[in-house]
Amino acid sequence: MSRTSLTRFLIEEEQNKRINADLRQLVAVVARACTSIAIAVSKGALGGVLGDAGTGNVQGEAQKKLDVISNEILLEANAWGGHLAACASEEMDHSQPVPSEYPQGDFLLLFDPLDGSSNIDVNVSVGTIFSVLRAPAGVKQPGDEHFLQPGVQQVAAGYCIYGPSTMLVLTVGHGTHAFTLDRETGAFILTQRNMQVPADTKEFAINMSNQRHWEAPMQGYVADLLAGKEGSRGKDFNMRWIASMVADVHRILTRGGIFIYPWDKKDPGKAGKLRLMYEANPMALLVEQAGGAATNGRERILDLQPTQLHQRVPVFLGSKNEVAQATRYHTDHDAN
Ligand code: AHM
Ligand code: MG
Repeated sequence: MSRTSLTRFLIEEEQNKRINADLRQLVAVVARACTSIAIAVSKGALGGVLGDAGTGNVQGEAQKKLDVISNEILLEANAWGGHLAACASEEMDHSQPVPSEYPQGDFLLLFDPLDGSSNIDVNVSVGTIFSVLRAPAGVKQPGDEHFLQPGVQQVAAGYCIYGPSTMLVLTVGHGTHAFTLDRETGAFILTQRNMQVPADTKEFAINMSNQRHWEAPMQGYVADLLAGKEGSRGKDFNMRWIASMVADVHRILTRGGIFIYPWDKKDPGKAGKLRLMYEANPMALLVEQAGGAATNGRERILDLQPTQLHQRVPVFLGSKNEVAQATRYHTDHDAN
């Protein structure tokens, strides 16, 4: 059986006029950077890469050594390609335009270089999340404000999961496709074309320890899930929480479910924990392209107009009918 590599897949997408040569190269460079991150992650304690870097990022979170290494790998890989105008990252206060002496491209790349930081030191799956936007026409040396485009304008999005196998899950706006890294050849091989999230589910993913901080409609929704067969939902639900968004979303893309990180009162000034531009938006596009849905509890995530590069947002994503149910609890509550 002939295998379709990521390279071949991207060339076919270009031939079908779904992407241009620059976007093809950009995705290929990101994928290559992810294979380098996979190598660094897999070395674990032997690579001297575990533990804190002793620094903090713009959100005041402690950075792990691997957060910093992954950020550098992605920046370095993309600086020279000629397809990018600027990069933004969870680990950098502001976006970085490609220096004017380098070749300039049309695209803006956003990434969370290593998501699920709390899992790095305990050998649990982590991942890289990325989103690609177009630089506004005529803008040289784009700044943070040029990244503030709603998620519907993403031209590509994806993640790479560093788990028992390394997988790249990608959309360029025509379905969501999964590639598995062949460690012997270093190539990503297409292993699932057109992933489909089942519309219904009996599995939810949430950090239950925050329950007392949730708002009323969240309390009501989860109480009904927990009531199982005897409750209004009439079925028993199972729960999973890996605390790596990439791993939780990967499970949902594979077998369905709903992932929730709601707003809570712990820190009322924060709109949620997860970041809109490089966590929620790319995951929302991947899930929608696989037939699922993504909201902030009230509105479609991909329609939100961002106001800040590192803006946070509540996230409800996964099986379409379940996301609709959870969203209805919130909108019904607001209407009364
Ligand atoms: P990070 O970007 O600092 O790694 O935080 C994001 C992660 C997600 O991967 C995950 O869904 C969530 O934080 C887990 O949060 P919690 O530890 O509150 O359960
Ligand atoms: Mg993150």
